[in-house]
Amino acid sequence: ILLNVGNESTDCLEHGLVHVKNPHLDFMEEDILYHFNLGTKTHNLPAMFGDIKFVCVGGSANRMKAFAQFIFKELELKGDCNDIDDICAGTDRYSMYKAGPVLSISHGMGVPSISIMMHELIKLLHHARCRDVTLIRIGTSGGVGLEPGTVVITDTAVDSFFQPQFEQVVLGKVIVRSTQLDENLAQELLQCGKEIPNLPTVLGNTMCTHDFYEGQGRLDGALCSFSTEDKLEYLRKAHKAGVRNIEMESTVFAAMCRVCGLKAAVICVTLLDRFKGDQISTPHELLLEYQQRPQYLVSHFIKKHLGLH
Ligand code: R2B
Ligand code: URA
Repeated sequence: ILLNVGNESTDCLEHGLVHVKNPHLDFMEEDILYHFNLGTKTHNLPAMFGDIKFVCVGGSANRMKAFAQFIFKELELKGDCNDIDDICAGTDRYSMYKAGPVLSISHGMGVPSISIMMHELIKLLHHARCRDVTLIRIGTSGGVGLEPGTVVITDTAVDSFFQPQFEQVVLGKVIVRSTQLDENLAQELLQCGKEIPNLPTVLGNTMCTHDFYEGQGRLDGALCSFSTEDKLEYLRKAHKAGVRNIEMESTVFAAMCRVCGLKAAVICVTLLDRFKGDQISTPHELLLEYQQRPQYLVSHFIKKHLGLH
């Protein structure tokens, strides 16, 4: 059974508030954000997070800590960037750092992991009564016909069938949600990329899969059920459908932001060209440099918005 809930719509943009789409929440006396180790009774969420305007999320805890320290310096905030503590220190599921109006959170790998984080993040922003928040995923990906190190700003997040939708099983039925992202935001980010020297940036579709190996057409997993030619044919089809990179979180991220009226974007650097190989054999130092590229771009964007340029 397929239920298309595309009409869940975005009627919630009024006043820029974050709207949770769950009537049951109104009847709860307390909301425990279990995987953040935060709660509405134990923490003053409006005081802790009320001034947040930008939320950046990415897979790795260390990278998101480094990003928080980097943006702290870029925004010339008062104090020592080394003093930023993990707000989720009470749990090792996710890490969360705050630098002025910027929140930096890790989400782990894959759709189930980011989706749990997004439920709790959206409720957190709601409880904290945040306004006009922009969410950006900064991540890594495999390129499809691009020079490694290219930054891809996602036009449309698509599933493994190249469809702009995210399917979730709810009560034994498949619910389908649109993965449409904010077009203006993507264009603005593309412009930011062009303004930074030596930061190759393109706009393209991003394919989100549920596996890194077979699910992304890799020949080097523990299992492989297809030929090299099958793989290349699939990548060619993906490229024809406008796919320029492959990662593992964009569709659910886009779908959840859309339903809750949050402006969202996905910016991923490509670590390799999947037409040329499957293994990530790029030297470690170069990989670190690549991973900083989406951070530079987002920093440029945030500074522009805060009038710091
Ligand atoms: C990109 O990199 C991870 C897999 O290596 C995954 O989280 C993703 O989307
Ligand atoms: N992340 C992915 O999901 N795929 C890649 O090929 C590289 C990073």
